[in-house]
Amino acid sequence: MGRLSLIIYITVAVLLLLLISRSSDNHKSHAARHRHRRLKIRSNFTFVPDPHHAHDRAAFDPLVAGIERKREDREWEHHHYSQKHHHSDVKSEPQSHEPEWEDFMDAEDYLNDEDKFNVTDRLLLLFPKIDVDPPDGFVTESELTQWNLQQSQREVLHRTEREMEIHDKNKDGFVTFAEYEPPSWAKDSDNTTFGYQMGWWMEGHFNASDADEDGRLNITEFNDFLHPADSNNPKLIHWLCKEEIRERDTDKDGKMNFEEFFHGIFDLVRNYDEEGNHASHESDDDAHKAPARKLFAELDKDGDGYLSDLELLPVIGKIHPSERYYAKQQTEYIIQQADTDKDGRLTLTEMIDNPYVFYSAVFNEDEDDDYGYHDEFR
Ligand SMILES: *[C@@H]1O[C@H](CO)[C@@H](O)[C@H](O)[C@H]1NC(C)=O
Ligand SMILES: *[C@@H]1O[C@H](CO)[C@@H](O)[C@H](O)[C@H]1NC(C)=O
Ligand SMILES: *[C@@H]1O[C@H](CO)[C@@H](O)[C@H](O)[C@H]1NC(C)=O
Ligand SMILES: *[C@@H]1O[C@H](CO)[C@@H](O)[C@H](O)[C@H]1NC(C)=O
Ligand SMILES: *[C@@H]1O[C@H](CO)[C@@H](O)[C@H](O)[C@H]1NC(C)=O
Ligand SMILES: [Ca+2]
Ligand SMILES: [Ca+2]
Repeated sequence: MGRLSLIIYITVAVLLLLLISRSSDNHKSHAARHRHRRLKIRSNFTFVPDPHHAHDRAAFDPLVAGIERKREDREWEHHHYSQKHHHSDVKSEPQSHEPEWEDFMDAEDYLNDEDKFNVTDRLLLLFPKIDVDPPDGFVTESELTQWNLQQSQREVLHRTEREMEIHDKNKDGFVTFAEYEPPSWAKDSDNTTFGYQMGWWMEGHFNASDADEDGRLNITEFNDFLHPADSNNPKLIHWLCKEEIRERDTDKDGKMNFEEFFHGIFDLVRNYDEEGNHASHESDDDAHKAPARKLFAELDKDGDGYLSDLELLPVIGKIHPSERYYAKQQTEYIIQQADTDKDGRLTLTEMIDNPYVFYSAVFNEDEDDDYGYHDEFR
């Protein structure tokens, strides 16, 4: 009996010692504190029917983006391949279209192997590429936004190139309207499921994307077609406004009245800072509608009580945020997390001290909401 309690005492003491030494170790070294986090390749690539309401952030590190791109390409090929065969060969077995998960496990092992993928070395290499305007040893918000934007634009263009492969049937580098075949999700749906009417309406979208009006879309124009909110083409932005009115026009009079504005888009365009009142506006109480009426009146330039497509132009960017908007959001988050001395910009040291802000913020978004360190390892 005495021996048993002695054993218990010793065990508890050893455990305590282990815990103490471990936590003090971890306080000394960032690396040790992070060792238990695993970087993940985003495991989900879905074909989003409505490009306006889903947004993937691009990876911060082009090397990681390259890995993700490869994975996405492969999933895309599987998807495309299985779709094609779905129609022609009903008997084809459903198996063997699974993505090759093992490859991605390897990629994750690679990223988590510090000898192979050393985040310090990566940041050392990337810093001078980000700190360019001017190169002064500080990465500012605008430099980092520009960087993030470049990364996401590259991804977007890559996806467009893939789409182009499908639609450009004669492989001349242009998509004509005749060649353009709406994706299956659009064809199968009724006219309004995705707020997207086939036929003439789609042709209007196509025409608006055709900046030089030669009747066919090159890769730039096709990219704009797929991502109108990121386009610089005024015709297309105007089309986007018209599309917005069409979608929100619940009483089908072709115009946007106050109620349609209030229930459809006010939440997207309202300026919380200026209102200073975060009360829910969902109650139909008139007091709650006051900020909406004020904004509506400001937008309704000709004062006819309706918003026209042109009157929607000043706020269309808020309704359909651009890649730049998301890049800026991502930047604000990163700086807020990594800017240790709170001067609003990042030094190389600040970046190296907070590597997982750059890596897991991009990777682990769904699983690790607060991006914080796990308490059990402190
Ligand atoms: C991908 O996401 C969908 C939901 O969006 C989920 O049902 C599915 O399990 C995910 N797949 C993987 C491999 O994470
Ligand atoms: C990562 O690189 C840094 C700087 O080059 C180096 O000090 C560190 O030891 C490297 N880590 C590993 C695990 O190799
Ligand atoms: C779908 O659109 C076509 C013309 O674009 C129209 O004739 C048809 O009535 C619409 N169907 C529905 C269900 O709205
Ligand atoms: C689109 O442009 C073509 C050729 O310029 C024209 O024939 C067609 O009517 C236009 N369609 C729409 C919906 O604007
Ligand atoms: C596509 O055409 C537009 C004009 O509509 C032009 O500005 C752009 O440079 C072209 N893109 C390419 C890749 O040639
Ligand atoms: Ca700088
Ligand atoms: Ca008006």
